Amino acid sequence: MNFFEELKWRGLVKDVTDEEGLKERIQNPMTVYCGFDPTADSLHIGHLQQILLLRRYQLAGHKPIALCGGATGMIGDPRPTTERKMISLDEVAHNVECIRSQLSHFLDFDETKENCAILENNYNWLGKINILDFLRDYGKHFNVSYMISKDIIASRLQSGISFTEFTYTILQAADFLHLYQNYNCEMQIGGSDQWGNLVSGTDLIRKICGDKAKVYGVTSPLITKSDGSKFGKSEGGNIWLDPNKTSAYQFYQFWVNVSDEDIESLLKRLSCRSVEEIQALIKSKEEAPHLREAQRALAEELTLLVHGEAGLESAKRITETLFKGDITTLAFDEMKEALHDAPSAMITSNTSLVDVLVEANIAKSKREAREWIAQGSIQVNGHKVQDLEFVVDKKDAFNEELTIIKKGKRNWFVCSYKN
Ligand code: 629
Repeated sequence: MNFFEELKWRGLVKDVTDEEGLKERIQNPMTVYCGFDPTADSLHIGHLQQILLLRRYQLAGHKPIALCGGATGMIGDPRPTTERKMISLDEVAHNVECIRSQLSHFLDFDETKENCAILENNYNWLGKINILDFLRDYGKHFNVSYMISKDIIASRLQSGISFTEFTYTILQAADFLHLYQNYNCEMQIGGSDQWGNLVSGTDLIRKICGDKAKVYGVTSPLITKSDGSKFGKSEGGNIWLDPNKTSAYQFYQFWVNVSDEDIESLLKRLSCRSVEEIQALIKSKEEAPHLREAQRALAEELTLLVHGEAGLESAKRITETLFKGDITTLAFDEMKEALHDAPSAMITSNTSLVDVLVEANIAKSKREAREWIAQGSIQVNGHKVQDLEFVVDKKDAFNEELTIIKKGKRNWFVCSYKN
């Protein structure tokens, strides 16, 4: 299997502007780019497939350009549904910084290498074009009837689309042209939602540079889930790459919990393991699904990549401790992490455990609370309590802040104190 065949096997090729041409061209090193708009202060796992694709291209000897859309982020790529809310310029600038630093972790910027990665910001050139030049140099090459026939714009004609968002595709095309002329970048990649923008770029380059200019656009399928729900969201919202927004533990858990139906396609798309290793993991999933070996392998690989060794270690330690039930052996921060999704309540210090169980909505009545305590199914801060007179006090809390109650084997409750 050559590189391109492997991309296909992995399910990372949907549409190509000139597949026959690309199959030839890709056998020798080329420059490839993908753009990311600074719509938030972090990328999320919906971006991972393209980030990792850039990484794959680089590992195969090609030169990747990660483009941060400092200018396009000020406009907003039209969504098929509704107009976007514009982000303030300060926010865009802040997001650009955050995203640039994230992108820089996934690629090799060693300048002694020919295929050293490049991090660019399209504000550097789009920010300099004035309106009249824009209309004369770029606008003239775009036919409005052709533009409105494209999927995304077509889907907005009924509900409405501003002139601002309508022009977005011209900006992205101008980027491809700029990168082609300045870096000899011959290929743009993106998710299948980017097809229209990719073609705008290859068309513009052909119109301005002539037929001899051979450039390619390649999309990969967006990730979908077998149960129809949106990929990349957990109950708490997006799974971000920023550890302050989604902890290493939550990130790790997300992958460990991928369903058996979805794991094969995710492994192929997101793991950088060899074809043989992936096939072995798929076999394990088929023969011993309960071991969740495939899920754990993907979780480990991606957590290591995104959160580093310390992050992976912490995620695994928390996972294991929660499983064994001795959470109180964790460091305070990890304990909080582990209990992130556990129900929490505010309680009054110096109150009997019976009353606390009711106050914190753990037990329905004092009678039930007493029964549980007497049975020995209640733990407070890691110790079993069977004394019906036991008093819960803030001064015994972890960090004088959190009291952790466990009912039975795995029902955790986090109590903090009312003042
Ligand atoms: C200027 C901006 C360019 C090239 C691309 C862009 C951004 C592009 C876009 N991409 C999405 C994003 O920024 O909106 N117009 O969130 C996102 N992308 C990764 C994948 C995607 C896509 O960053 O391409 O399909 C998600 O999987 O939606 O010169």
